[in-house]
Amino acid sequence: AWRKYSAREFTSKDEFEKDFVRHIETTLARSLYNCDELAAYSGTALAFRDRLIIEWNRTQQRQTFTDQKRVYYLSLEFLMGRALDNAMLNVGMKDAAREGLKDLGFRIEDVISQEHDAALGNGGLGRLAACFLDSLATLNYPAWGYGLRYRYGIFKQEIVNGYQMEIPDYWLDNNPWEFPRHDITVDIQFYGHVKKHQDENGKLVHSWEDGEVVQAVAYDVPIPGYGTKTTNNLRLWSSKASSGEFDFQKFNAGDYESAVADQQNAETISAVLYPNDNLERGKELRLKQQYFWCAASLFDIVRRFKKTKRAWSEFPDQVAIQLNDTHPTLAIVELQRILIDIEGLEWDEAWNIVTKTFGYTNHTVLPEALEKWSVPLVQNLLPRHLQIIYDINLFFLQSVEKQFPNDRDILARVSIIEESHPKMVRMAYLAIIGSHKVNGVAELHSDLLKTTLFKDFVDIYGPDRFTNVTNGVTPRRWLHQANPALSSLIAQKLGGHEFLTDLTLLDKLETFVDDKEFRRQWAEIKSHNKLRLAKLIKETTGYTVNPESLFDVQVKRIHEYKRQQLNIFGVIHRYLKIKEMSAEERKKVVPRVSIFGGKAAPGYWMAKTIIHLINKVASVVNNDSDVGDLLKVIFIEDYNVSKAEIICPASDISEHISTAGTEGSGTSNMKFVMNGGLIIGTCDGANIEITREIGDQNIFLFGNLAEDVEELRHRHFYGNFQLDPGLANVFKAIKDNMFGDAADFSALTASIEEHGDYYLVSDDFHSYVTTHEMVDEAFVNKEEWLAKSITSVARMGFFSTDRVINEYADSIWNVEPLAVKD
Ligand code: 26Y
Repeated sequence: AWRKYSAREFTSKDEFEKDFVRHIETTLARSLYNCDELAAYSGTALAFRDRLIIEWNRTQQRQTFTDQKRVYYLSLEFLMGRALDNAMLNVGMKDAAREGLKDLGFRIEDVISQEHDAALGNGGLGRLAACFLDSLATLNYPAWGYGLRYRYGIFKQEIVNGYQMEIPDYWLDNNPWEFPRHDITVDIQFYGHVKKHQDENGKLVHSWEDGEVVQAVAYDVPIPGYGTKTTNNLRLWSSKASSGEFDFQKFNAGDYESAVADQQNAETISAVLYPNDNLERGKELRLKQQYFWCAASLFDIVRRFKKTKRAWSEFPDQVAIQLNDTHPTLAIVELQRILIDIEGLEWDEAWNIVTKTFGYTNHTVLPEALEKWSVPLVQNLLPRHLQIIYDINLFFLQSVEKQFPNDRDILARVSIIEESHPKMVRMAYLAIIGSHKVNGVAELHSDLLKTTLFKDFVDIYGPDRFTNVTNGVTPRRWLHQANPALSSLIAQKLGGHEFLTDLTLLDKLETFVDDKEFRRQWAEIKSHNKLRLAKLIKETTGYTVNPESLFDVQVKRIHEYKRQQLNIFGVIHRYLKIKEMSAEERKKVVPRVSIFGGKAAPGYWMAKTIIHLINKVASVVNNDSDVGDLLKVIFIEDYNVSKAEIICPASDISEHISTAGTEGSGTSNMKFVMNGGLIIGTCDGANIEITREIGDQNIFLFGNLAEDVEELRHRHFYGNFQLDPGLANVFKAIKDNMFGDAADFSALTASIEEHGDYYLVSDDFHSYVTTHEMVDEAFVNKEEWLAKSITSVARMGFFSTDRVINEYADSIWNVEPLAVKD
């Protein structure tokens, strides 16, 4: 009976316009006569939001009703980018909106670009979580994301005199995509102490008493799937002062000022995303964030489970929780605490439930990125959790001792507690011990986990606890949305857009590789996308670039292991060569634009030095009349998801050149190839599988292999270190102050010449430079280049997150999609 009252959805251009006007005039209380682009964005977003909400409610009802196993993806980062275009494409009706907006005097692209990026992440790990949500919804999996609602996302980057400056990113004003749920709150406890006592049956029980309480408030974000009515939920927790008993006591005790200060403190928990990527700092506030978010999410999940009145033993049949790196590892301890301290289960029964519930994904082998928390810190903040961690460790070590009675050293090696000063809790070990599956994110990475970082655990648990799930990206955002022209050309050839939900269908493109007209269209789209990027470069840097040049792109977080320094040294090398050439010789140079983008962690000095050098080289090279169009160097400031959507489709070649064995997977490599760009890369991360899929004639690989790295590093220290002659030339130019004061860059050159060249820049320099020469040669052969480009796209079907999510569902979560009729 209620159905006839339920909200309606617009289904035509005219109805869109009506909804749009209604929102402008009532929801926003504005008049159409002063409706600017920002208001037009809000009106459009609200009209689409109405449609989303209806499907969202229905999806949640359906999931509750069928009561199947659900997946919960716990991630401290969700790098979502903009939502409107995605909503339009997923819900459909973008064309109706385009026409409707045109009637009202707006260009849809301008309206879409009003939206502020939701930048609740640093880089790859956060963007992967966002792509996963898209695929989970598209494939109709009953799945929730859980994260933190940061008031400030990743900082905005400005370049001032060549230096990075960080500007806070306050993004929450007028965000139409979040729904505050003031009725859904959880009280989260910190500090205090543990009391032991006996219950009525004489059983020893622990209670965690006193301390402080902070309230978690839920904010929900709808996640639409593509071509399905499934709309999943992303729940983000915001911290707020609690009105609970503890603070009340403080007020009563007359400690008014400190009670008020506590309240302000409460809100700082969810205030800011930590801007470190792959660098662990051990800050107490970050540990607070982690527990706050884990405890709120666990409470919510347990509350939902308890409504079904099932036995606890069924918990792992109803709930799968995936840990995005070790950041949510406390969730393991929290579930064990809930089960034994609050629900009264026995240890073994509880632990069995816990390990069946959790899966852990590792994203890195870099030692400086592995989380460790000091025991005194955990003791103070989470006293009961520390006890449970020690118990977990005790039972674990007892079983290892039984298994390896003659191995004296293994216990110290695998202990969750590192016996240092202060002692440290090794979160990765805790995550392994508390999960039933551990996965890496590309084949080489997963192999390295098994043979190096987690070797002992393979001996203990056997190889089956460890698996690989190679990363992917969602083709909806990274092909269809970012590159509509290419998506539509492909759809023309394949007879529809089905490839967007079954990316392996791209392989049919190979039959058109030799089709002259098709090649022409393909090339035209690339040119058009390069023009679009050239425009962005002009607007943001003032530099004019020739769109006929070879566009060579490296965009990602700035990190020594990703080796932007190798790239800029290569650029300097190229510049020096051009300077030496005669006018005749210069005619043969293939014009190039070297494009960089990416943020450095604010405290990462070396990364900031690399940015500085890139910008100094840019100002010298770009203003050198000897060089002209032959070489331009561009640093695009504030690289983010929406800039990536313009950059990826516009590259001819992109760089994925990490020291072999250091990059977990990389995902922008996939985005670039999917958009018809070729790549130059090392044998690292997913580059290896990309090569296997597209063929080694379609990729430019160079450099030393992972298996040789250790030996090379050893030789740097114990042999005599010989700088590559080409690189020596580059360093000489830097030291001659060609790019400003050489002292500004001495740390960078010294890290290679004097401090052991840990990232093997010198070892790989020669093959890097010669491989770039091969790139130039290949680029001038336009037809062959096009053939490589088309063939590569045709063979990228494997790298959709749809495949990735199905693998997690089968091999880790054991969940089924929900049948959606309606
Ligand atoms: C501990 C804390 C400081 C920390 C914060 C963020 C540690 C790591 C990170 C982020 C890591 C990250 O983004 N890793 C990337 O994950 C991608 C998705 O799996 C991989 O493609 C990429 O190789 C890896 O570096």
